[in-house]
Amino acid sequence: MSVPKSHPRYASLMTREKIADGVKKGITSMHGLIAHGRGEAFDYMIGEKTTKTAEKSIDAAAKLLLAAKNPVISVNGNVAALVPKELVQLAKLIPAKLEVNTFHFSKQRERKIKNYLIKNGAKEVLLPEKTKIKYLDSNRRYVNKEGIYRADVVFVPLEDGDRTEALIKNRKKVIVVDLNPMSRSAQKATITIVDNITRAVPLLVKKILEEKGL
Ligand code: PTJ
Repeated sequence: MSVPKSHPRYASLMTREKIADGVKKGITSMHGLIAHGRGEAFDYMIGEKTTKTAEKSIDAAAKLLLAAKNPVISVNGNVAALVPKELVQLAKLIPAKLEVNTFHFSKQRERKIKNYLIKNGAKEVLLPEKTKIKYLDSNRRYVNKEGIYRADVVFVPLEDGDRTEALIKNRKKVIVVDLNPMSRSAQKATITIVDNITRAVPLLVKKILEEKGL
């Protein structure tokens, strides 16, 4: 679909295109479209702009990620479709590991997400293994031994609350991006950024560049 730049809802429509394309590429699950619609509704209510509160959370997240010993960025099907290049840039800057972690189980989709991140510049992308974290029953419990398993700080955009709670119980600090401030992940995380991932990650990159004096 071609959207004229003058369209008042240009950014939102282009983001929809990316998510729909993610499903076509086999990166995003069908359920990801529903999750995206929910996010859009909350974004509409905050005027589709980053709030002052979100800016403060982004500042705090940048500091926590830079202070971490083993930071990991967890990537699901929605995030990979929406901000692949930006996530790779963020991982390189911090530096942090990238690890695929999905809710809707599919080995094929995990591999496609990994390959898509590599296509967008990533050198290494970890996949889940048989290693499990405690206090969780969903597919998200499978993690990589070198990644989320030993991480002290985990960045988990567009998450379900179960894993956020479990990661915290596993003594990790958790940063979430979620447009729904009432979601369990938003409520339980160490730092919650209530903003659209498409705005939050570029702002996080900008903040980290500033912090590093680059
Ligand atoms: O790829 P998978 O299998 O890991 O699945 C990914 C989804 C997102 C489908 C899965 O994690 C899921 O079902 O998530 P939930 O429980 O629907 O939660 C997603 C949260 O992200 C909701 O609270 C939405 O409001 C929020 N959200 C959706 N799109 C955005 C968003 N928050 C920020 N930016 C968005 N673009």
